[in-house]
Amino acid sequence: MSFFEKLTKRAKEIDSLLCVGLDPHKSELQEDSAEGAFRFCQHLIEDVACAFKPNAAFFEAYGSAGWEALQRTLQLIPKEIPIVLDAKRGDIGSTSEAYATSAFSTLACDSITASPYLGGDGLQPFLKDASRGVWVLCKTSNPGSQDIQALELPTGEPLYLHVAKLCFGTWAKEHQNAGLVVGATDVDAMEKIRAALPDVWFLSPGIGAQGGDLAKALKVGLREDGLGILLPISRGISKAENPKKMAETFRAEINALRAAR
Ligand code: OMP
Repeated sequence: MSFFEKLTKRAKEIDSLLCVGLDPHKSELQEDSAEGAFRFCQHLIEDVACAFKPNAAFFEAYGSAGWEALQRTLQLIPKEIPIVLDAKRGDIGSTSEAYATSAFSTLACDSITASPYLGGDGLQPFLKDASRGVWVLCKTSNPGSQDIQALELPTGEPLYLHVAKLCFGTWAKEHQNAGLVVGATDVDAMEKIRAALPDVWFLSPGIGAQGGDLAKALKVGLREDGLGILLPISRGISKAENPKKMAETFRAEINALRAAR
């Protein structure tokens, strides 16, 4: 089964497009340690999530104990739930090969976030296994995404749109196993990317702490079939008094907007 078949199956079975972000920010931990990071994540793993997205940075910050906490966290996630390893990898081909082994073999994650800026050879090691997915950074959610990603090319199109088209027309052509990171904070960019690529999955962070507009993002980003956007939310859930209840609230809100469309 390909990664996107697994994701689609899970989204339909559980009727959810919510991806719970596992970002153990130091300031949110009861104990500032790798064990504290593990316990923080343990508390967030519940059953309304379509997928989970651990961000490697917060584990790496605790050194080898942090890496072990990441591995223990991954083991808590049931096999049928897709995992997005958020590590934003991408290097020359031979180095990406090692990153891909780390993410897909050592950590056994289903998918990874990756940067497109080293080009196709830097992405191939992640894309060569059809059962794994690669979320290519296209238009990220942060304000600085305007600095480079939105540059206008001589053709008149923004660089992010060129990246999106190159990804599907060339880099991921063989297995069609890429999705695009398109922040929920820039709905104009999202609308343009959706118009160019009606079938691709988006990973759309920015709801909650970053102030993205959920209703607008779903309006322009959902596919015709009511799927096609995975919405990762980290602090918006983890900082709530009752994270489980908050995750359920987000799922219900997303589904109500999908139904009203
Ligand atoms: P919250 O803002 O707390 O929901 O966290 C967002 C998470 O998504 C963090 O782990 C970010 O590193 C990640 N992220 C973005 O915020 N913006 C992007 O454009 C891409 C990502 C990502 O690749 O997940």
